[in-house]
Amino acid sequence: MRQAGRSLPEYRKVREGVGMLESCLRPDLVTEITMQPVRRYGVDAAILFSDIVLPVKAAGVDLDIKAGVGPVVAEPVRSAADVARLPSLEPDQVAPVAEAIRGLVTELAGTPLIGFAGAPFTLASYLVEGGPSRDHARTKALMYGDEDTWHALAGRLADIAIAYLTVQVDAGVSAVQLFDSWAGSLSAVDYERYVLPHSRRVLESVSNVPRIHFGVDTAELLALMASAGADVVGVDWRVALDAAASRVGPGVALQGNLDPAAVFAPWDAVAERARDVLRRGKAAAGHIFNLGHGVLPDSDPDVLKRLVDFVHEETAGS
Ligand code: 1CP
Repeated sequence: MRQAGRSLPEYRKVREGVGMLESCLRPDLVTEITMQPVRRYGVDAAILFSDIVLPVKAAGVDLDIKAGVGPVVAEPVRSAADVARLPSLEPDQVAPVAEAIRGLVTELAGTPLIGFAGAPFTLASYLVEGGPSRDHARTKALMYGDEDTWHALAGRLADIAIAYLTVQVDAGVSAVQLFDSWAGSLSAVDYERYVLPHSRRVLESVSNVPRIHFGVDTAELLALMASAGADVVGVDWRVALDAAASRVGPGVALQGNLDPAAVFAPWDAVAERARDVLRRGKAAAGHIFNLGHGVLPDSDPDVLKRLVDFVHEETAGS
């Protein structure tokens, strides 16, 4: 998730004067920023420094990431003609990402590197709305009102995600995460009809590495998200992991799900809640401890370090 880096002074220092998307295409910066949380916290895996909209930008869509806002698209995509104009992603357009991954795999010396892409629905929301949205109203209006155009758009974004993930897997990432952060705004019935086939196609295209499938507020969607072809389902903090385990069914591992706000509480409360997450995670076929969404920017790096150490101590030998 948009993560650890944001709360670190060393991150803010290397990003000074460099735009977000520009930094994602500089192998030196991608490498340094990906390594920062690994060095400081000793986490068990690294997440590639990039963004879900990077491949869309690299393919030629006029968009930017505005500080304090998020992705902003110059010409929103709202008609069949707009969709037809969307470019596809050629591997050379993200060559700097592949270069960074190859260097990182060496530098990480065995610590797994997780690559990622945005899922068709979440990417579509930025393109259709033109920027971040709370209700995704225009996206849903397109989906409900013009199903053919919706499927054409989601299909093109699935192609971009597949191309981007293929580059990452070929360059050496150990696992991939598909971020459908905003899928939780849909009912299960609509998710299954409009979104699942596209996300399934993306996940099935990378079946040679473990696949993590994550969204926020997805209590009603967990079984469907697992059925899309995920080895691991990421869960936000709203659903207890033992309840999530019974929803995703046997053989699917879980990732999550400490409330990112919990790290602002006194340490005893953080520890108690982390212990509860670990206990409930035992109900799943496997468990990757994580926050339930990204690290909040004002989080105290010392508390995060203490949390990583605590999880290591609690799970030592297991
Ligand atoms: O090191 C890291 O931070 C990890 C790399 C990473 C990842 C995995 C970034 C860098 N972005 C992402 C994925 C991402 N980007 C998601 C999916 C995960 C999630 O739900 O958090 C989403 C929804 C985005 C879109 C995005 N990019 C937003 C959200 C806007 C909204 O709709 O609310 C924002 C604020 C960004 C910018 C961004 N991307 C990454 C960082 C560190 C930042 C902050 C901006 C900056 O530092 O300039």
